[in-house]
Amino acid sequence: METQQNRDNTNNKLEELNQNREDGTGQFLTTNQGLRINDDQNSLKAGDRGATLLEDFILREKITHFDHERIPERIVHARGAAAHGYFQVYEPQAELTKAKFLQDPSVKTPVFLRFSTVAGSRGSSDLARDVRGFAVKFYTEEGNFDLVGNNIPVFFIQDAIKFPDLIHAVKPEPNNEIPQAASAHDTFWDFISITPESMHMIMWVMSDRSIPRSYRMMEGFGVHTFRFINEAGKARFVKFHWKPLLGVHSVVWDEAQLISGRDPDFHRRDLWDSIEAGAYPEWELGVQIVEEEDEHKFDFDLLDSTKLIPEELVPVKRIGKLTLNRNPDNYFAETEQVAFHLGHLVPGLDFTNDPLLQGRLFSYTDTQLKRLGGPNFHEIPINRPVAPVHNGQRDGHMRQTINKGRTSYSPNLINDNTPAQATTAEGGFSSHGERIDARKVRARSKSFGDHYSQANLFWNSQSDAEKTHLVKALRFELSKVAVESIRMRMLVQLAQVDSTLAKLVAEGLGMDVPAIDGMQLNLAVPADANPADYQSAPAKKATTRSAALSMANTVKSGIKTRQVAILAADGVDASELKAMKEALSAEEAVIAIVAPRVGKLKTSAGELVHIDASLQGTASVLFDAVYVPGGKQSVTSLLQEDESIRFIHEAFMHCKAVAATSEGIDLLKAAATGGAAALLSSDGVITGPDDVPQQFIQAIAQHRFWSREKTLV
Ligand code: HDE
Repeated sequence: METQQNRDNTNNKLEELNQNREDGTGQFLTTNQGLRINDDQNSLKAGDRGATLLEDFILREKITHFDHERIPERIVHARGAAAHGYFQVYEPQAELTKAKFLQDPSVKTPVFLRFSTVAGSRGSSDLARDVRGFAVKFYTEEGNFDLVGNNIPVFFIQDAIKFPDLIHAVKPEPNNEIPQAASAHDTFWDFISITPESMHMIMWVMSDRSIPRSYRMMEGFGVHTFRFINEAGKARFVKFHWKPLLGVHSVVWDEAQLISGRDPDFHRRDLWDSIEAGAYPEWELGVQIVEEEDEHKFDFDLLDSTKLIPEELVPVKRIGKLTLNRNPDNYFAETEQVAFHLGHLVPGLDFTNDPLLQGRLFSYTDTQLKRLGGPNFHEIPINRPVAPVHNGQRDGHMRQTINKGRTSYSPNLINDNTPAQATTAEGGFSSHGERIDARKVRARSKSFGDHYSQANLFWNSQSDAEKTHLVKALRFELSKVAVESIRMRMLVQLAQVDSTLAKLVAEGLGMDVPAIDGMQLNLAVPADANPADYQSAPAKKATTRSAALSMANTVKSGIKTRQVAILAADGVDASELKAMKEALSAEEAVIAIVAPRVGKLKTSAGELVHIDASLQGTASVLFDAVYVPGGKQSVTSLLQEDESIRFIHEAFMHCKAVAATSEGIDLLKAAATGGAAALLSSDGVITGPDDVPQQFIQAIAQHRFWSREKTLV
C-alpha cells in the first residue's frame, strides 16, 4: 500500500519544506548545539544522591525548551486538523480573472487546508455543535492566496466590530469557564436573542450542518462577496464555494454527543486515515459570478455577510478541483503554526466593502503577531510562499532570512533602486479602483435591514426530517438557558422567521410564543439612533425552496470510505462473511470486524480472521452501518454481550443501514425495543431473502433512514 513515506511528493511546496524536515531514525541523540549526549537518564549531581548542579547545561537546555513549548491557542478556531494537497483548474478562467493559478489546467498548485471548530479549546471534541472552519492556503507562483472560509455560507454578524461580543458570548462563561465547546448556555443565547441579524446563521447552526459526518463531507464557503479582476481590468463580484465529491452528510445530535465521549478525535482521525489509505478527499471549487452592473438587483445586499445568493438566482460554476493527498509530518509545525489571512491574495482577486471582511483584514495579522510571537511568522516553513520574497522589512524576533547588502529602503541608488516595484504587466498588485464618494459615518446600511427572510428561505427549503432536527436542536439549546426572558425573546425572534418553527420550539420548552407587544427585537442600536430604524420586518415568506440548502438533495451515489462494522464471533458463517466482505470491498467501503474480544476469530470453515475492535473498545456511533452474519455459535456468543445488543439498537435509533443474514437476524430481534416486526420491516433494515450485500450497499449509500424517526412537522 502507498504510505506517507513512499508517496511521490511532487509539489514544489512539499519539496521546499524538505529543508526543514528532520528525521532522527538511526541517528545519535544530541543537544541543540549538535553535541552527542552520553547519558540522557541522569542529571549531573554532586555525588549520586547529591543536589543537581547548575552546571548541567544539558539538563537546563532540555527543561528550558520544554517549559516554553506552548504558544497561545487561536482565540477562535483553536481545534483543527489539516492536510496538504493540490488544486487544479478545469479550464482557463481568463475571462473572469487574471489570477495565474486559475489559468492552466496542467498546473497543480500546492495547497494546505485546515479544518476547525470555532468555539472550543484545542483539546475539545470534534463533534461540538459548531461552525467548521475551512481555510485553504494556495501556494501560487504569484504568492500565497488564502481563502479563509467556513462550512456555512453566512455569518452571525454584519460588522466586524461585533465579533468580540459574539465570541465572548459563545465562549465558556467567564466566571467558571463552563461549558466547553458548546453554545447551549445563557450568554450565547442572550446575545443572539437581541441580535436579529444572526437569525439566518442560527438556522444553519441549529441544522445538522453543524455536526458533520466528516470534514470530507462538508461544503466550504468564502462567505463574503469578493472580486475577480481580469487582464483588461474588468471586475466582477464572486462568491466561492467548495463542493465535496462525497456529498454533504451529517451525524445525528445524540450520536454527536456519544462520539464526543467515544472518540473526540473522530473527524481528525477520519481525515488522517482516509489520506493514509489513499482515499484522497476532493472538493470542486465553485464560483457564483455577479456582474458589477447587477450589484443592486437583489433584494439583499451583496456586501451583507448574513445573506447568501440562492443558487437558483446565480448558479454555481465549478471551475476546478482540490485534492488532499498528504498528511502533515508534524502537527505543531504545520497545523498549529499555519497562519491564514484574507489579505494574502494575488492579482486577479480583490475585496469588497463588506464591513465584516474589512474588519477581518485587520484581525488576522494582528492575531498572528500574538500567537506566533512576532512579525516574522511568514518565515515559518508552512507559511513561506513558493514565490520569492524581497523587500526592505528587516529584523525582529526569530528572523531567519539573511538579507545581503546595505540597503533596506526604497528608493535607493546604492542597489540600483532594487528590489524594484513591478508594473501590473510584470505581476505587480494594484487595488481595484472602486469609486467611493461618501460621508464618513458610523452606520449600518438600510440595505442590510432584512434579518428574517433568508432565515425563512432556509427553513422552508429543509426536508421534514431536517426541520425536525432543527427544532430539536433549538429545544436542546434553549432548554439549557436558565434565564426565562432569554428563552422568551428567542421565541419571539423565531416567530419572525416562521410561526410553525416558533410554535414547535415553544412546545418543547413548555411555553407559549409570546406576543411582541411593542418589544424591540434588536437591541444592537447606537445610543443616538432611533431604535425603530433598526427593527427588521418579519420574514417575507419564501414562495420557493432552494434545493441547494437541503442536505436531502446531496450526492448519495456510493459508499466509498464508509465505515461498516461486521459483528461476529467464533463460528461465524464463513460464506456469508466472505460474500459481504467482497461486496463491500468492491465498493471501497472500510470494513471492521467487531467481536467480543480482540485477537483472531475462527469461522465456521476454520479460517482465522483478524478482529479489528472489541465490543468494549468501539461503538456503533463510530460506524456508518452494521452487518450481522449468521453462524449459530457466533450469534449465541453475541447475544450474551450487552454491548452487541446496544450496538444494533443505537445503529437503528441513529437511522443507519443495518443488515443481518440467517441466525444474525436473531440479534436484530433481541435489540428491537419497539417490537421485532417493526424493526425488521423498517426502511434500511436488510435481512433478505434476496441479495443482501447489494441491498445493503444501496442502503448505506442513502446515509440515513429518517422514516424511523417521528417527524414534528
Ligand atoms: Fe475568523 N478569525 N474572524 N472568520 N476565521 C480567525 O485568526 C475574525 C470570520 C475563520 O485554520 C483568527 O489565525 C474576525 C468569518 C477561519 O487557522 C482571528 C471576524 C469566517 C479561521 C479571526 C471573523 C472566518 C479563523 C483566530 C469578524 C468565514 C481559522 C486565529 C469580522 C468566512 C483559520 C487566526 C485557521 C480564524 C478573526 C469572522 C473564518 C482572530 C475579527 C466570517 C476558518 O484573526
